[in-house]
Amino acid sequence: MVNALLWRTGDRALVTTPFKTQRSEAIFAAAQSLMPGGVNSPVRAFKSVGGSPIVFDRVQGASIWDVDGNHYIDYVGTWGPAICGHAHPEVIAALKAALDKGTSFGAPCALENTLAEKVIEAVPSIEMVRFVSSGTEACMATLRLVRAFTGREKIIKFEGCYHGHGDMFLVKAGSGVATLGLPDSPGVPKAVTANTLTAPYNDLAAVEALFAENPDQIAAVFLEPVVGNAGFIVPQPGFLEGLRALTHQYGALLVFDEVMTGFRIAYGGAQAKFGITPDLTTLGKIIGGGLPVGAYGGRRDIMEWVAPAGPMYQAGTLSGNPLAMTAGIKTLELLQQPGTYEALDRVTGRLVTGLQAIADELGHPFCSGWISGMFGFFFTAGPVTNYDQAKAADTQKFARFHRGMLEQGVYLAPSQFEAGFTSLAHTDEAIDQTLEAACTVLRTL
Ligand code: KE4
Repeated sequence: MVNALLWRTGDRALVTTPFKTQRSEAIFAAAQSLMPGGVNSPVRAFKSVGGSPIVFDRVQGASIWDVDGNHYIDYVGTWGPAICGHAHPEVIAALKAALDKGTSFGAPCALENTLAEKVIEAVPSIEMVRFVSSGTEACMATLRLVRAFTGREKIIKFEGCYHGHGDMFLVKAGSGVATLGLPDSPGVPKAVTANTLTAPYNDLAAVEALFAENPDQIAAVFLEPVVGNAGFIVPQPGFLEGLRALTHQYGALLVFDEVMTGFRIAYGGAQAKFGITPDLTTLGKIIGGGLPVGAYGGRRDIMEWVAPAGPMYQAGTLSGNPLAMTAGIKTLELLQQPGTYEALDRVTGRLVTGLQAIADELGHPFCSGWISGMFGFFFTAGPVTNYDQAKAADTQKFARFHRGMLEQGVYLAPSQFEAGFTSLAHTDEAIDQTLEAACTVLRTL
């Protein structure tokens, strides 16, 4: 297949006339004086891949159109929520109906019960759940909860994992922090991060050593059960099981940050996929169907510490917002349809095995992987099992590949330290077009 692809694209000239981006550039230039870096989230600024970011005009299915009229096949999916495809007609219809009842209540509504029931039914660890408005908020609240419940102050996180921008987590974090080469952030007091211990991902011995060195002081181990914020890194066999055993042994809680993996790699998330049940789970992205949402949940005896049931305070004006609940409910209904995750795995597998075969054929050191609708690749022979190995990949080549694919009409995450996402709207034809673009671009790198 790859040889046919390489032959078919062999005479295709790389897009020589730079595609039109005048309007994107003008809007982004104007944004610079209005918002820090011209964006409302750092990774969007294209700092690590170069060039001016594309300014979106509209999205639909697996497609993006920018303000200059260029079309792209999208593999970011607004960082995960668009798993059913952008602007799914059934989600849009449900939102239009909900809008007639108002945009925010700040009071209980039945939609919260409905989404809570779906989350509790789907996610093995969750017996009770609290909705918030972002993944960061979910992780910050969970941090407070594990400390309240255990009476301990320290946590263990893993290098390259990202748990939102809460102070305690901005230590060797991934995603935009890694993208911008900010191992830590100014403004985070040393006293705060002194309680954040870190270990290399997939290194159980390092975790056990931290427990031994900090007896009875570690409240919880936080991790992405499949890493999407240092590029795509999967847990090695035994790693999740080992963390479950160590946290039981040392009286600490195990927290799976499934903001990205929840309902993405399986309907019940990584914990369902791998059969390891944490004590608490954070969620976001998909459960809001593209509207602002986050959630944290887990064992009932722990969640009943959360106010007003218990003493641990956490609150939010837009928590349980009826529009976010509506979009989340409809999205989860669509994902419950038979064959969803098999379809995602098949189409993503075609993409990733195709990219790997092309890179191999053209002699590029390249390693890749996928699980269901989540994937990633590195320009290194690999394997990549932790953050140091991810950082050793050829990020400059990644940047050139990203730019080339963009000019070929393929929109990849603008950082090596992110994951890629497919959706139920990605067709075989879109995958074929993507692989043809990759042939054209990889020939030039
Ligand atoms: P938000 O606050 O961005 O909703 O969620 C924070 C978060 C927490 N945990 C995990 C595992 C996450 O992936 C995220 C956010 N993901 C990034 C993409 N890697 C959001 C994109 C951005 O920061 O602009």
